[in-house]
Amino acid sequence: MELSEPLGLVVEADGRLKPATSTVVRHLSDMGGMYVDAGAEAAMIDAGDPLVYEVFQWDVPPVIGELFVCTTVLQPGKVGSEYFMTKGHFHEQRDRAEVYYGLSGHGQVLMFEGDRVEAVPIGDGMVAYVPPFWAHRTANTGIEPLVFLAVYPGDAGHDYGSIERTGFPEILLDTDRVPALIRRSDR
Ligand code: S6P
Ligand code: ZN
Repeated sequence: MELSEPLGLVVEADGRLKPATSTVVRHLSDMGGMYVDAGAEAAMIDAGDPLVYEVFQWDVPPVIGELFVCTTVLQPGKVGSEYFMTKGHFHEQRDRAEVYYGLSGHGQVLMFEGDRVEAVPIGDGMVAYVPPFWAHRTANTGIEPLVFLAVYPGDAGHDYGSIERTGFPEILLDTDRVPALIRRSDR
């Protein structure tokens, strides 16, 4: 397989990566029951199905040695009191790590491994490191879009099914305007 050529990329003011070779657009209805308040979720989908996030990616050959580069633009908002978030995934190759670099907005990267959950802040100039074996998703706790750049190994792959089946053990809720991680079993 041919490897990538040298290339320069630009992150535009709205967070779009240029050039991008693939784009993901997720509305609330694309997230199928991931928010804990099913009633609020259904009402928001009925009322117009808001855009939750977009990913702009520069694709590379999916092999060891290459690095995918992408930006995520995650809108502000809540479903009930749960902040807008990404679906979340493990890497299919579980031992592949990832780096997030925050460009604008305010949020937290939620990670879990086994029964441990950690939240790392992300925003302008902040770096979050996702270690091997940790599932990860990002929540926007601010009032403007959260934009971050991610770099991850070409052979990492994505496993969404595990999160779709079990969710994260903890969720990030707005408690009187303060983000708090709440164990799902405690609700
Ligand atoms: C890819 C990386 C991010 C996410 C993006 C959307 O490994 O972690 O680019 O893909 O933030 O999240 P998700 O969970 O829908 O892929
Ligand atoms: Zn990832």
